[in-house]
Amino acid sequence: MRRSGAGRVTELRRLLAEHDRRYYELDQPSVSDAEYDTLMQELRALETQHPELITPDSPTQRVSGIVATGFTPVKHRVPMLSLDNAFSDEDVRAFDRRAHERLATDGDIVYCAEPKLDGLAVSLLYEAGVLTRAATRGDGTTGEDISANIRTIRSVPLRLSGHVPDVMEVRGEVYMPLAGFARLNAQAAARGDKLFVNPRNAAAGSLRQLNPQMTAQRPLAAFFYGVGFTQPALAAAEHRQLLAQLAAWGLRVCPEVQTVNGVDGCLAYYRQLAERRPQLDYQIDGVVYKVNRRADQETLGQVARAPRWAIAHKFPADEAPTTLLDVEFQVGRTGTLTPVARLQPVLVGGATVSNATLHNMDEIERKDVRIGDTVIVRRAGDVIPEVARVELEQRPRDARRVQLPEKCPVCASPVIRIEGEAAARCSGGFSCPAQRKEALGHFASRRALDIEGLGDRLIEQLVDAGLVQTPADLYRLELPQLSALERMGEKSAANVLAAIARSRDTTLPRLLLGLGIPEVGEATALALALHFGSLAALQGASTEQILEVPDVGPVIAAHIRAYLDDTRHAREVTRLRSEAGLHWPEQAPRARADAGPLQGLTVVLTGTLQSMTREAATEKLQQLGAKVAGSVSKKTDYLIAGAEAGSKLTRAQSLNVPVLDEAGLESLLAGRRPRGPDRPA
Ligand code: 9MJ
Repeated sequence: MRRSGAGRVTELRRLLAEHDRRYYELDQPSVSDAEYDTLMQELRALETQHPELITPDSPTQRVSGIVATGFTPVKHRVPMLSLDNAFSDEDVRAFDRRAHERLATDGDIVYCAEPKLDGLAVSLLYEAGVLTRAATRGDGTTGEDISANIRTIRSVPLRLSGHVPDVMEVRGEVYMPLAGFARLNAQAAARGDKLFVNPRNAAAGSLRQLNPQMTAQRPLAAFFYGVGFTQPALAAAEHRQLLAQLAAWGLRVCPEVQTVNGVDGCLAYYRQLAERRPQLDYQIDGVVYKVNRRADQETLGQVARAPRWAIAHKFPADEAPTTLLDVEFQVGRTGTLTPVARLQPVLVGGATVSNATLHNMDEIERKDVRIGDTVIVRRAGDVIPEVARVELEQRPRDARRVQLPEKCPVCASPVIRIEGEAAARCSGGFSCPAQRKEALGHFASRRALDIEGLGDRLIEQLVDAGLVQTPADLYRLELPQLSALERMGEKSAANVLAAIARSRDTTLPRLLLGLGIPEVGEATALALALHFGSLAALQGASTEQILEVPDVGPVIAAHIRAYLDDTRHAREVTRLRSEAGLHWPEQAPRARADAGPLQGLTVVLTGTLQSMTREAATEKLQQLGAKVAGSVSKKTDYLIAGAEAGSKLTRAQSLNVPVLDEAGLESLLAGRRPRGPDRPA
């Protein structure tokens, strides 16, 4: 006899989840669609009778009826990494050599080789085995909450099976299977709607739907290839075992994943997959190799936002010939004029291309590109298509040379080219509307002034309404002006104003980055601030003095000087300080001889520190002149080990690198070099 009520509801959910798994994950359905639908209808009926039994992980709850107004930001507990690219066998061999050196091993490294899916990276949070949140990758640190849309994907389990960690971020790729993509576009064509360019864009557009009912109609699927934060830590010693564990919990893992021996195993895998690529039901743009031993991954660590233990080996780009109809110039954030080719639309690598970048005037001259030419367009993955070369023998008689405009096509300020640099730039700065929105967005971004809530859309509104032209204007905004904007409530307006006010209390590196000086990124901004100590010292510095800053070459120095010499920029900086009230700590300029008490030291941090975060410790050490590295080598002067230090500690001990505890760190930060080696500074 059938159970009724709660027991039957649980049983139905278990059955439906098992059928989903057999269908989507194992590709071995054991019931017909009609039988599946009958079970679902029974569950719906029971839940209608007993609404108190509805839970978020019920399969009836996949599609929410709620239409969102936007996507909330989500901070990943562990950042989502991106991958470095290899474009040739030699690149892969170099990667393998670096891994050998860092791991200090001679034998073949075992790699896990995976197809590189061309979809959208997502992070799914499972708490006690239940899917509680899903987010896009975003900038790797913060993504957007797309839970309602991810829940509609039938191959994503709402509940994991078996013994699972209490908390787990699972990383994977959402994609649109090629068959589903073809069907979707056929339907769109029949309706006379616009077609999707490629499966990746279709998947991205589907995940960005505010109405999950729309997403539910899109044929999306997902494969999973890693984890972020887990509590407790996973036992798997190998990446391949970790994937097997994910699969056992009900998460789809790509069946093409394979372990291979050494770099030759990697390259053999690459060739066989490239050959079978046309038979796959999903788009891939290369292969990913990951060092299989997780302890080795830990030893290798990461640089910037990419792991040293993995690399993406990209397939060669696709190419197609077409006609160059015209060349227009686009103005970017720092005023760079980029020549853009307007093309006779052509299909390249599964996407229709009608615009392609020509990079800069030097490239145009080098490739001898003329309007009217037949050009070869090249496209690799989601990289912007480019004009690879010209078919010279097909050049028509009336082909025209491309002219760099003398005036900015947006604001008519003079266009300048700095000696030794390929790019031509508009000299308008914040006064050029093309640069204004981008420049304001850059000013407000997380690594610069970090004004939360001041996103591209709001900046667009503020500029279009004439409320803001340059950053200093932000600090004059008032509540009624902001809350009168479309889609801006009183509360969010107040939040944005509070965030703007908070940003007054800033640092010199953040300000220097935020100004948007061409070629000055985070590292250069920090180097300038450390070297000069104050804005006034930098403003008063000659080009030669700027050249004394580590890693600043003639082109960057020329940009900095040109920026500071422009009276409009000088006025803006004055307004930011005196009118807008920005303030930051300043120091006397650091003399060259006194480059910090820890100059010449290389330090590595590992484990959990009690007194401060690793980021804070890194910043302080760098300010004192030390170099903070990601992994231990013979060149390391000190390893600072917090609680639960792992393989870095073992490695330091085996290399006789002095290991400091937190008291040792304190000494270092006080400018002393504790019981260390007698190495010349
Ligand atoms: C893709 N796109 O298929 C990773 N990826 O691993 C695979 N991406 C990845 N792995 C670490 N298979 C960061 C990104």
